[in-house]
Amino acid sequence: FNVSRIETTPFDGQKPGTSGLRKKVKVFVQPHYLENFVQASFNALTEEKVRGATLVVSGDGRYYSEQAIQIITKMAAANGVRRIWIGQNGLLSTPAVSAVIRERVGVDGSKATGAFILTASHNPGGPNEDFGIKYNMENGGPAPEGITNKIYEYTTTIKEYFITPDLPNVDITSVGVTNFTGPEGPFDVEVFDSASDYIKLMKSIFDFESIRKLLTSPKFTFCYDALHGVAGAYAKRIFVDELGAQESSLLNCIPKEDFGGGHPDPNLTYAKELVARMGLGKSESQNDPPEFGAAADGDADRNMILGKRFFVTPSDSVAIIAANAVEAIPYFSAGLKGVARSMPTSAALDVVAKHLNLKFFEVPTGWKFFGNLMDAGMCSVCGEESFGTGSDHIREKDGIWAVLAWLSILAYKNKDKLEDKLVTVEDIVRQHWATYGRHYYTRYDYENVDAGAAKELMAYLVKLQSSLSEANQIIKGVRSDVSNVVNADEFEYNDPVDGSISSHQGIRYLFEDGSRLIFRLSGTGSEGATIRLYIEQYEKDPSKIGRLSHEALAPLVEVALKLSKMEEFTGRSAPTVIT
Ligand code: VG1
Ligand code: CO
Repeated sequence: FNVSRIETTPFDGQKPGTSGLRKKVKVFVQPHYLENFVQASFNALTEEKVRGATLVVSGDGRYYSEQAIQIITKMAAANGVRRIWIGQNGLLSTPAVSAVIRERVGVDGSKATGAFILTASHNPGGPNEDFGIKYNMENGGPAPEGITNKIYEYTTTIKEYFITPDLPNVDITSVGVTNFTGPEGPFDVEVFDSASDYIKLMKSIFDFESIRKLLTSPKFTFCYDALHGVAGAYAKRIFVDELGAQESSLLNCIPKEDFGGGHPDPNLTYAKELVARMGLGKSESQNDPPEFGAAADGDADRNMILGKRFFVTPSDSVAIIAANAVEAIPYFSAGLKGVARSMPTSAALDVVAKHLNLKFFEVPTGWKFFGNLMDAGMCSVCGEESFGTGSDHIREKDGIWAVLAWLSILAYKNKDKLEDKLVTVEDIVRQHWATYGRHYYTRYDYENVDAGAAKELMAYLVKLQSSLSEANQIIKGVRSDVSNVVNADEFEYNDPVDGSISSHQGIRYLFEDGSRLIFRLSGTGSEGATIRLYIEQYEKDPSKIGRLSHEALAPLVEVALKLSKMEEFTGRSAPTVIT
């Protein structure tokens, strides 16, 4: 095959956000659009990292993935890449890509050095919805800001890209290696089973035998909803074949390019079927709901954990996993190196870290910030309020890992007494609150807000920070029962490993009683702006930890909306989604 040099001109707005470049499919299918971004990525990585490299290319299987895989393969060949690895049918969950980079050995003994992950994660898919692409590095984690900024710079000046138009399309449906010879030597494409490397890794972390005992016990019932995302490519193999769950416990586990028309985001709003099955829906089923339920997003890095008629907040989930990891999960038996959370995530994890005397870190939103800590051996377990939980077994958050972690904790708590009354998800959470106190928590999302209005709201909130007495006056005028703001700032992160600084990572209002209000603009949307408002209140008094979350938080919510003039700026009287 031959290499062609194609002339091109820059597109506006190819700046990777919190997790890669995400745009409407209509934007991505424009001639040269994907090509420009891929070439900019190669340029940013530099020839040294690209020539001779082995790169993984796969994703959550959303609409346009197959075409993108063919284009990237041809561009890789033209840029001197030595091997391309593709999960069968182009499917690899985001955590599986990370595992494949770190663990997999190719048929010829090769190791991967990076990956293009094709996903827009929890955003809907299909011809009128979203597509996305991001680059992951040799440690298996998302490219750090230093690289993503360089990629963006290249997209603004790009004049040419390289491609091998006559390289035949790869058959991504069957496992095997195809060898090609180009002007600069051999180029191989290896299609491999999407699940086996990941399953092997999970088996090395968890005690599958004890989870199997739990899942096959008549006392325990289980349900997993992949929302038609890529988790479906793993769910049957792991939960049914390996762990003995009933096949009927899997919901929406066939990956679809449009996620069955749904919104593949595992929360109480979008995982409707699971929520109903767990007895949490409006039309609550009469039947006895399962003891445990979980869901994943499109690329299977997120998780939602539910008990029978019970929701576990993601902030609590990571804290509970951290508190129980050493006893319940063999991988952590030697102890935790440290724990970390993203800034807007509740401080439930902080309390556990303090009790257990663990190193603790607070990083900006987005998984790329955890990677450095993990590479430096400073962090074992980490999580985000946005349904992301994970550990240093890879460098991405990991939806199925989180489910296995919870099943491990349940198996451990029920060890030797599966015949007695089951210790439930709800029991574990309530026990945790009784020990550590409870962080009431909620997030309000205002999606597709006018970008100008969103900026004005944020600017207003920053300005207000210069006069806390004015802010407190406003607050007292709204609710006299809410405590005072004692500190307010824009979160800035100083990476303790490489010294890099990330500023403007969210506006914080910190209250005297430990409550927090945080305002951020989303970096994953593809249209307009999304304002996220995070609301948190800590309650230590055991007699007050059993309240309904929305009731406990009502005063603080009222304050947040008035303080930010939310309706005035956005014209919205209610958020799009509450999680
Ligand atoms: C959101 C979440 C963030 C998460 C990111 C990627 O980002 O808030 O916590 O890391 O999505 O998750 P933002 O900038 O929209 O708030 V995923 O599953 O979309 O890769
Ligand atoms: Co995701």
